[in-house]
Amino acid sequence: MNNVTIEETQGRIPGPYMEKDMPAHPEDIVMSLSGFDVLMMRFECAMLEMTTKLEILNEELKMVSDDSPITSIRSRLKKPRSIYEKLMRQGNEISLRSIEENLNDVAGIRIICAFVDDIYRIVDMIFQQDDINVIEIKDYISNPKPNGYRSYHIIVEIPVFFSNAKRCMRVEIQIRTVAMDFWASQEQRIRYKKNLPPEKADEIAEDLKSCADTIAEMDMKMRAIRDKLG
Ligand code: 0O2
Repeated sequence: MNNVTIEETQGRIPGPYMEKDMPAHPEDIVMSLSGFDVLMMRFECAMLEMTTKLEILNEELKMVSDDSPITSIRSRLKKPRSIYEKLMRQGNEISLRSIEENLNDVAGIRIICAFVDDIYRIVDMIFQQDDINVIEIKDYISNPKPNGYRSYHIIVEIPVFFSNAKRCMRVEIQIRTVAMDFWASQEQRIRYKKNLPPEKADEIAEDLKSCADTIAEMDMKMRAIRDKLG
């Protein structure tokens, strides 16, 4: 570990986050928090619980309407390094309580659909589950981000039954089409290329925005074709 110790970081509200202030191994700071493993296990269980619910819905729809709105489901736990970076960016302390209170996306599920209307069908089905508490909704499909990003985000709280207690855990669900997912994965890759000269970065940002608009149009046309087929 480099020169920032756990004692220095825990319980301290940092100033504006600067990447240069990042310790060499921020993941060590996060992983050394007492109880971190248990907390991550709980998030993992919440992810499993939510994934199972989605798989059940998909199986039922396959059976009753010969239709499978979900193409794939992926899940991930946020890496300790990303936990550190996000808390620092938010100006929050690095502690177990801070992770639980300030991060909604430690447990993340991504649902990929073929068609845009499938996304809204899944959203409705999630809203109907009465043990799920919807905390936040961001519809970046109706309201795309200025860079062209499209996806439907929901933060839910889901009860998980452990041996001695029931805990409500937060899970972030992102729902998007195959095409939106392809765009987002490429955009993220490019964003991490930090050494681009500004003119080139601007040009690429414009190209990406134009691709996002083309993809949205294509998603609409594919849906129209499917509707024509009946
Ligand atoms: P990672 O590594 O994918 O997890 P919040 O989580 O609500 O506190 P924020 O940023 O306001 O923070 O939430 P928002 O807008 O719902 O975005 C959260 C996640 O959506 C991001 O997580 C990305 O996965 C994805 N996302 C949002 N905007 C973009 C975008 O412009 N391009 C791409 N490719 N993905 C986006 P993280 O933590 O940034 O990263």
